[in-house]
Amino acid sequence: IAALLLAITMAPALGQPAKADNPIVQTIYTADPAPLVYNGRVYLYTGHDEDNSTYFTMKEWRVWSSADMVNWTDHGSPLNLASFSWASSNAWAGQTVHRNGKFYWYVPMTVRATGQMGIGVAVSNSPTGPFTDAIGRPLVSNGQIDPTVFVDDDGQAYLYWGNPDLWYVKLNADMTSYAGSPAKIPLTTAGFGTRTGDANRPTLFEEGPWVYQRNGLYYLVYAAKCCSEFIAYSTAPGPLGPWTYRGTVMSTQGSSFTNHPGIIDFAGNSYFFYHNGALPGGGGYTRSVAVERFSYNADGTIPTMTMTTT
Ligand code: FUB
Repeated sequence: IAALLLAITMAPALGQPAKADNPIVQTIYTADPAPLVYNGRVYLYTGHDEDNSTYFTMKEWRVWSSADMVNWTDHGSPLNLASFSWASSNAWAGQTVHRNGKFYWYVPMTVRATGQMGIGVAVSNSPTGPFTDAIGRPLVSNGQIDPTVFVDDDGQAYLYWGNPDLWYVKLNADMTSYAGSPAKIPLTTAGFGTRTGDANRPTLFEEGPWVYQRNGLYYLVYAAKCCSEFIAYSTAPGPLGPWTYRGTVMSTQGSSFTNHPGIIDFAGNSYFFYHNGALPGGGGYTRSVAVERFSYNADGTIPTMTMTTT
């Protein structure tokens, strides 16, 4: 696929790190950003909202990359619903991880046979694909969505996902199977904040989990309290908790009623990726991925951020 230079934005001020215009992608609608740092570049995996969409009628995933967080290359769509013989619709929020010299992309879709959401895993030798279905069937199929994958320093990989519950399973080293059974992470108000007005959902956790570890502290960032969603986070001393609610990363803003987090450290800076409806014609089903550069507070907490356009 010929790479397209997307946008060259303003030159950085002297001595300042470069900063891109938002939204990052201004040629199509994109959603559900999942950044991956590999070999000196940021690879950004997204969904694709169709023009004039009136629902999450998403058919493919896309890849973009940058070496400087300013100039982005379009790597096209190396994965779509047709890549999974068992899937029928809803190419929703996923994440890619590098392991074993390969790239594993975990994505939720509707399982044709059941009509329920399931999670598939695709594999490639390159971060930009082509990706193929790694196992020919759903890896997990419990009607829930939004996988995030995290590999701890000890080599243990975890897959988390869910809406309305928060699930996890320990992946085997092959990244495409697991030995135990998926289990629920207890959604306590101490761990995930208090939601009022919905007896069935006492905590703020909604969907879109993103798990990582930094300086020995484990972070679980997620979309909170549909609809309109904000981005909240919890921390824990280990990958399975116990989680403590820490507050807001990004309050409800913009014209998209969903939001979706992805956080990385890259080239000495920290970046928070999210989506909004900022492009012309944008809204809840015509979203755009964007990014904010930020610094952790000295105690490891995340500052609350505002959506920007530059
Ligand atoms: O993009 C479809 C769905 O909307 C995602 O799976 C959720 O996280 C929300 O962003």
